[in-house]
Amino acid sequence: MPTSGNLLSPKDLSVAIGVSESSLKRWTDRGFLEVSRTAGGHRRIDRNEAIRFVRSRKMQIVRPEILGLPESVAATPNIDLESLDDLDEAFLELMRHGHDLGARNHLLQRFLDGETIAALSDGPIRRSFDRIGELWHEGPEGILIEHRATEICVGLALELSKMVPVKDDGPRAIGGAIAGDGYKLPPLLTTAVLQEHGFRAVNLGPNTPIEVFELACFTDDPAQRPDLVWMSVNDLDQDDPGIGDRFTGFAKRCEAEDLTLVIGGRSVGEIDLESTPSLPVHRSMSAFADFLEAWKRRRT
Ligand code: B12
Repeated sequence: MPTSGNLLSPKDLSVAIGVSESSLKRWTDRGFLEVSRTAGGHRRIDRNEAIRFVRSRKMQIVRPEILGLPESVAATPNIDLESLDDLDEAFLELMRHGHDLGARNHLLQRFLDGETIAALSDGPIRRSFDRIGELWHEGPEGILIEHRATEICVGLALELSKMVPVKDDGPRAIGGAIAGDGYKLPPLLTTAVLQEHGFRAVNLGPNTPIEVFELACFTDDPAQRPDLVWMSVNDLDQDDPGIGDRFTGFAKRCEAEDLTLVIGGRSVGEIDLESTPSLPVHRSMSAFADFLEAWKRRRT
């Protein structure tokens, strides 16, 4: 068991990755790994920092449970994954069967192997939902698979965002899904991608009225003001004729107050963007991730 909560001793981590404690201490002394010190001067390593280190060096983990990770990717009984050489197909099969643990292990293993959250979102997650999304036409069983898979991925998205270190001094981002858009996964994945890129990200969740975005963004308290606001648009409330004008008003105010607004999702094309031609619009998490890196470079 790890030393306490999210903090590991050099011994814990050395056992987890199967190296000697002295090698590990040497690496910390050389600055390969960030450590804090206890009152008594002993080194402690944050779990997320340990995961970052393991990923960056593509190290084997021999005792994953010490890092709070699932025991093995092999825990997938009753599904023949061996015959599938496409990793995304394997993930789809796990999701189709509602194999919660298997899907979790599969995705976390790929994350540890170095795939980014953005790539996992655009790859296995999106691809499996493109297929699962066709099943509801077939009746209750398809709907069962769709609902179950959504909940599995909601849990996974939360877990992935806990795997990336949170930077106390990172830029602030806030966002959510526009009113009428009840999709849960895109805001969760957007938040995880922002965290992966060093942002302090707040998710307002699905179905967020534009007035709520305004309240969150244009607060008088400078410490609460975000540096970037994002809106997920995967469905639009067709019964609300004023939504287009309210969106344009919000976008213009962001521009006037020098607050970066980004929108993304499958229904962005339904929004009239003529009067806000320079608004960044993204249809994938990888494009969004590239944008975030360029945005950070511009600010420094
Ligand atoms: C799960 C699901 C549901 C669930 C939602 C549960 C929940 N609360 O989240 C439920 C069952 C409620 C549902 C309902 C319906 N759904 Co539905 N649903 C889906 C499904 C299978 C997955 C959606 C999802 O989460 N995808 C995972 C995300 C990660 O992928 P993505 O949406 O493609 O997003 C990617 C990009 O667009 C981008 N992105 C997305 N958002 C953002 C935001 C930002 C800021 C950025 C940068 C990028 C970005 O990055 C993502 C990763 O690459 C999709 C199928 C599909 N292909 O996605 C259908 C789908 C969206 N649904 C569809 C339909 C028709 C419906 C219903 C109308 C069905 C019905 N007759 O009842 C209802 C109505 C919904 C409503 N208006 O309330 C259609 C939409 C068709 C269309 N108009 O294009 C789809 C495409 C299924 C299909 N093939 O027919 N649905």
